[in-house]
Amino acid sequence: MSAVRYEVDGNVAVLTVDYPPVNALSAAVRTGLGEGLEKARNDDSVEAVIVLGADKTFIAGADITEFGTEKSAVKPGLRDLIETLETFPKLTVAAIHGTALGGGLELALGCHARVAVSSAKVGLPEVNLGILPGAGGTQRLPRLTGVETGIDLITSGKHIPAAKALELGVVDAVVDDVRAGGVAFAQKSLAEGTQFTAVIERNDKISGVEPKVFEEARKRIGAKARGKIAPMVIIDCIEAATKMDSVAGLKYEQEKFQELFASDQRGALMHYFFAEREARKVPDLPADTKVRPINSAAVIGSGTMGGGIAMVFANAGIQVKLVDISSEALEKGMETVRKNYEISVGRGSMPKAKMDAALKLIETTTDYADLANTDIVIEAVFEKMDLKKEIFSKLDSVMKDGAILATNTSSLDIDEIASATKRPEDVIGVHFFSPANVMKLQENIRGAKSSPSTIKTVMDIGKKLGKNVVLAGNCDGFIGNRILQYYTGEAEFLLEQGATPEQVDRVAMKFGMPMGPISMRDMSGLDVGVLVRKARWNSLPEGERMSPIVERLAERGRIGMKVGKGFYRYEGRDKFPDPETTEIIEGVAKEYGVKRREFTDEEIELRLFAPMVNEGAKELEDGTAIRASDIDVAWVNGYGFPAHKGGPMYWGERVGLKKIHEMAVEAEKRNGPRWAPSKLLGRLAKEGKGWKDA
Ligand code: 3H9
Repeated sequence: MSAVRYEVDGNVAVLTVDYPPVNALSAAVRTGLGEGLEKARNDDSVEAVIVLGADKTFIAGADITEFGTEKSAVKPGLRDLIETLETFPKLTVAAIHGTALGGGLELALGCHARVAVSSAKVGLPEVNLGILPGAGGTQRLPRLTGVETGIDLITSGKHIPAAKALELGVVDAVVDDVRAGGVAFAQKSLAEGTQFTAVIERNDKISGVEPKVFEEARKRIGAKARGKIAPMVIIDCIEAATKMDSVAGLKYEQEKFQELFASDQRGALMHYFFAEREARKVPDLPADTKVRPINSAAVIGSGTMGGGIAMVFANAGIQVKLVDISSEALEKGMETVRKNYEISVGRGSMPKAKMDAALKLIETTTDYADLANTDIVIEAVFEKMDLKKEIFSKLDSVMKDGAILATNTSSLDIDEIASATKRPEDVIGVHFFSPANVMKLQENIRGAKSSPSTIKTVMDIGKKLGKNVVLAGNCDGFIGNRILQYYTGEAEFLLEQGATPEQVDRVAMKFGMPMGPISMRDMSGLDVGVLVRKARWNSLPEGERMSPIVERLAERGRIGMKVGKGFYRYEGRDKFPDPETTEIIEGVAKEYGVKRREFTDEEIELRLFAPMVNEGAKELEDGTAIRASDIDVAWVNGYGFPAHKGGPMYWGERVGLKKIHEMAVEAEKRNGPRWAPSKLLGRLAKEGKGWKDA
């Protein structure tokens, strides 16, 4: 069966791309479109052509699975098709529903006109794959939207709804039904003799643009890019559109596309794209596992975390009950929720109507009996085992059969929590990251007795909540936090050995982390750090210590940003090095007989990130993580590890598992037994293999 159906509706040829799952522009689709266009060209009864997508969507872009394969070279190429559509002797119209993304939107921009249904979205998200729209997107879109909006859309990759696309001139009309509306638009245009100018020939919005528009964009976007190269190259291409004729502009774009395509960042971001999708799959669940319907939720605890989780459900249109011990606590919690929504509305990231609708979905109660009919409950109280067990025993007595009982814990034992109920098969960990309404990671933790349907339901709900999910095994810290202690731990050892807080933070930020590990401690509070580390101090194996710098700073009242001093001294949000910190660090080094020296940035980078990879390998070994790429998904979404480096495990493989292994051998000698190389890492390093052979 052809990937493109050809039908004629009156005087209009309808080309329907039918290539599941997302109608990507594979070789088969391009061939089908090429053939369809030739048929339409030679059919005298046809006066116009509309292109649309079958099933749920228009065309989601080039077929990423064919990148770099022979199929990607099959003619016609996407650029050939766009040229054909643009110069076609009969009217060409793209009729959009679902999403028109990347090459899909570029193909639509090659058509003489575009219509979309109101629920459709359009965008050029190539930047998220480390590339740029290489089939004319950087040259055509700004010709419709103007340069500044074009820069914003293409460097962010954001999807815009049909109404906004209409306002910006990206589509010409919004229609009720994609096929009937597309055909009617084409027929009306023919009847009225409407003349459409090819987008590539429209120059009014790209003429006379001041150089400072590009300078400012480079500054603004460069500051946010954290080392990503594609956004800057996209700006270069858009500037080229304003300076060159269209032929030269398109050629320039093509050259830059090739450069980015060959970059390491493209490899890392494509790995990451597939990793996110793979992480949703749990191989050992029976194929017939049922997903339970989730139409209502409850959250226990109305603090920052609980309130944030309630927002997540309400934003997804799910009714949610927020529970706390007193109406005062609930009032305070709801005040924070309201404030957070108002900030989003004020910033323009959420329409007021959406805020009002979400707030209506959040109810409050102090009575557990009100939860009797709720489909899922998420407990989000303090990390105290006794309290959590007490709550789960109460939930066990009120919740209906088949409800999911979830705990939002970052480290506690799921099985022990489940033991407080008579239905451990319905209990599972669902760990959100703070602020829950912003951070994209949802780390689900399976207990020993969590049933397949409980697991599948929470993996599935993550997508509806707009989260990226991973499934972790039940251990101290699960996938993410278990690794974190090696990152922060090594940062503190580096300080003892002579690196400065500024240098460690600078190297981490240059690597692409949103914040350095030292500043992160100051921000979360050293007093909190001391509490979390207390249990760890007591459970350290023989021959191992942690650096006590955090404890020493806290003893002197330096508990972080909130009091104006921690590792750094603060004036507002500005931070400065502080001699007292240096004195404390030097004191610790002396006490433990640590020799201090200077470090290069390269050494610091390896020392910070290699131990994470080693611990990740141990997670693979003991089954805490299903696959290496799940660890990447957890770290990119929960801790801001740069996606353009693919995640820690991908990065480690690029550095070389042999090198990571050598680093672990040294770390064990220096830091103690927990830092010893993973056996799996040792085997892979020795055999010259990668994670796929784990
Ligand atoms: C491009 O166009 C370059 C051009 O400039 C050309 C230059 C010359 N290809 O996300 P989902 C698969 S670059 C192949 O779970 P959703 C995906 O792997 C491209 N496969 O669904 C998954 O497979 P599986 C620019 C693709 O409903 C399945 O579809 N375009 C592609 O949540 C379902 O995906 C983009 O970057 C693809 N392009 O979201 C768009 N896209 O079931 C990328 C998806 O085996 N895609 N798949 O795991 C998306 O943003 C989302 O997938 C979309 C659907 C919004 C479309």
